[in-house]
Amino acid sequence: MDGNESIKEYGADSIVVLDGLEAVRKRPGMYIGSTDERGLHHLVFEVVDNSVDEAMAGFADLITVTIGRDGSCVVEDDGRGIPAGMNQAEGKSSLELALTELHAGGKFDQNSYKVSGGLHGVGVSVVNALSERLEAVVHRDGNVYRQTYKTGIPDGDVEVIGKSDKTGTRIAFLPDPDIFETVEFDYYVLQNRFRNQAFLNTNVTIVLRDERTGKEERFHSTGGVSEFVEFLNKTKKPLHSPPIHITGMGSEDIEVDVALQWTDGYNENSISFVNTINTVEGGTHVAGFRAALTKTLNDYARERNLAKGITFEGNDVREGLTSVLSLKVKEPQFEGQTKSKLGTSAAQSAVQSLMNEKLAEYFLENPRVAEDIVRKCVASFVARDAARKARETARRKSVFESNSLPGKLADCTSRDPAVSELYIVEGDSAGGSAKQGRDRMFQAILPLRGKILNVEKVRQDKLLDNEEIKNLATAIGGGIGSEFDIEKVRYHNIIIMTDADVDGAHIATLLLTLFYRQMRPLIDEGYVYLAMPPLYRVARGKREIYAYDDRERDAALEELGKGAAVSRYKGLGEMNPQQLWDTTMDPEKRIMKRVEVEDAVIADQLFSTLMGEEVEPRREFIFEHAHEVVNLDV
Ligand code: 0RA
Repeated sequence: MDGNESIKEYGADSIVVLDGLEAVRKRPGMYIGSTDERGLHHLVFEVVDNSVDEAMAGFADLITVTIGRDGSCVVEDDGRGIPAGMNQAEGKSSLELALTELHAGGKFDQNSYKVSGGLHGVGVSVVNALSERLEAVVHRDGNVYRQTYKTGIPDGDVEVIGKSDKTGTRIAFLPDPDIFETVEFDYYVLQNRFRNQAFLNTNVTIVLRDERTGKEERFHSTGGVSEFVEFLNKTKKPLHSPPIHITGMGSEDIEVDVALQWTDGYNENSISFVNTINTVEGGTHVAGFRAALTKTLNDYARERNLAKGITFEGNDVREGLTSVLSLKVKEPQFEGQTKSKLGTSAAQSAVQSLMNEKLAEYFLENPRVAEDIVRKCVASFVARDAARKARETARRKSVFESNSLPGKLADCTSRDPAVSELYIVEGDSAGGSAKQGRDRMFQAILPLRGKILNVEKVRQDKLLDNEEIKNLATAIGGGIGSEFDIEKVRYHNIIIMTDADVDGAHIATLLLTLFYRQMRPLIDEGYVYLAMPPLYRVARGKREIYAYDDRERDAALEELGKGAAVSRYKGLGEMNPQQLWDTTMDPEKRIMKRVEVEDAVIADQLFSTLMGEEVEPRREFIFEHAHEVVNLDV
């Protein structure tokens, strides 16, 4: 076949296909949201979602995801297998169509609750277009079919490469580094998503394997949303056990599954999902959930005379509440900045009416639990009311409106928040070195003595009684909690500098908890960083190299040659001011990690499960999850 003939044969069709996939490569953001780390992980979610759909439809129960050392991702399931026979109308294998035609996937089964809308459900062809290489292998109809692609373009036809008595699909892909800013998968982002998916679909097992580290986990839940809530409350004290579980059809097309458990804490931990998509921005279903909760608790308290004329507000009934709300909706409408807000208006009344009915029923059957919850709501109301009155009498003469900065703060000269940096330093001695080593033009130092209060443990109005927290809040300048004002923040770069040991990691976690719970916009705006002091100093004669991990240490040893000596830094205090500046504070050389809260669930797990006893996973989580930046653009 010469060139001309091949154009004739494949002509029109393949041009259309190329157009589609080229559009994806030209504007990847339109299909997967972004080309940063989030977009990269979308590729995996997209492929796995298809397998989860197959499991939800009852045809698959095991999904295995493997991250390879070469940066590849392999997703395997034991479903029916993507159809691979010849599609007569198109004159091509259905497998090729599914992998190369935009939107060819996902539209097969009109009656199931597909993960559609939002950024999910765009189809495996999008993943294919954005992969340097992809291989699809299907076991079906007694055969093993295979096709490979480069940037979405088939290397050849679908081939039968063997016989099989199984069914299933295996997609192996290598994200294209020409498209993505980073092609390194983050274990914890995947772990979080698959754990959620397992809680939200009880008939599936997802195995996550990371060949880079040898780590492997299996996610499977028989208890569903109720078990999910217990997981989130692992380190908290529940007021009642088990969680309250409400499930049913909220309307003809809307399946509602919700679990609630109050704890003795002061924060709310409510998360919601629609077709397993985490609706971080909330939406109609969350509005229905909240309305039902407030109404049912007010009704119950009034009928039993438990609240003496008090009417609870939403904040009162949700204090200490952990809940998971999961909806299965046909063709949901998503809105919002990240398409993670449910717009479907029928969802509000569906959730609200089901919850009104079932929660009231539960309270009738479990009066002891109901009374404990009402007591908690009353306590919350009273505290909030007292704080409000105190504020009014004091005419809001709060600490933030006085100009007195904490005495321990060595402020910088600059008054421009955009360039100003606040180093929060563990210990007075490291604080002293940092004060001497800094560039006082734009770097301020606030030493912290010991551990700050765990903000999970006290109500907002009591936080400022704590000296360290007051110092932090005053130095940062934006206030705290519901009154936090990002416009008043005095530094747009807030750098946590702690020792690289367990205590240091704990202090960093406590600080992140404070920021996440009480100064959330700092995290959302990307103002918070972790300083990364070196772990080693490798020296020979006058030459010295600072190494930030074991690999760098070994490279430095090699570079400096025989006779080079390694010393391990145990704490910041071991460095003199000049060394601290050179290694950790000089914007030209330092390494910092920006703290990003990917989504509410990851954050909550960071701050709830990590507050527990397991210190090592906590340290690992914080340092691995934070994103690396070498220089700040100041
Ligand atoms: C459409 C139809 C059928 C299976 C699938 C799609 C399918 C897609 C994926 C993607 C990953 N794993 C998958 N497993 C199945 C089967 C239709 C039939 O057999 O009748």
